[in-house]
Amino acid sequence: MIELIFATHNAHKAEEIKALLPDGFSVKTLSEIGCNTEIPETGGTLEENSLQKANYVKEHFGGDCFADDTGLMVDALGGAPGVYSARYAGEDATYADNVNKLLAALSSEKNRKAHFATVITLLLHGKKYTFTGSVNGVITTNIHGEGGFGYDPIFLPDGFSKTFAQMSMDEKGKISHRGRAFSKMIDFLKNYKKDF
Ligand code: ITT
Repeated sequence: MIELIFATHNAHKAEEIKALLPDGFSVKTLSEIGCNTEIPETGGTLEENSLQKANYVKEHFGGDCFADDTGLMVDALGGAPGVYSARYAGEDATYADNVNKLLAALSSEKNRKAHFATVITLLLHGKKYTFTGSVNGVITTNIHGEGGFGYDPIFLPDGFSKTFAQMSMDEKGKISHRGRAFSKMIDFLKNYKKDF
């Protein structure tokens, strides 16, 4: 059994990752290990922030761990909100605040192309590994669906006629930024395991 701590306070992310876990792996979240502190995310890139979160857990709790940092990059906004996706409408912004701000920013914009990107940093046996995943799509003009979280109700992935918020967790996980980065990590770990 490979046991990992997932350095997140986001219950939606944890649920998504646990739904994708194959046999032989177990993942514990921060709340499951009794960590309720907010981990600083002060980096300027997804990679820096995911490393910062993973390092924090490593230093304070030990054990092998990984962290995910994700951003939504909108072409017409020069890649914003990007690394600031959680705080787009302000420090205490809710998901709805962020979604409304983005819809307003794009209200008269024809180019609605965007992509989600995830960087996962894995700290395993004293070494650092990085996995990335992304998905292209467009920002819809209204919200659609009640599933998922964050910007899911306004993100329509290319080749699909449903937003992420209208998909089941399984459907989203197969094509999403996080799902893709996470499957790369799992493939890596499956091969790594063989070396023991
Ligand atoms: P942790 O740092 O505790 O993992 P977080 O919610 O702060 O949780 P991120 O910094 O990675 O996570 O994500 C930044 C924001 O991007 C997040 O608050 C959401 O608004 C959005 N986001 C991330 N993943 C998403 C997804 O799969 N679908 C929609 N929005 C997402």
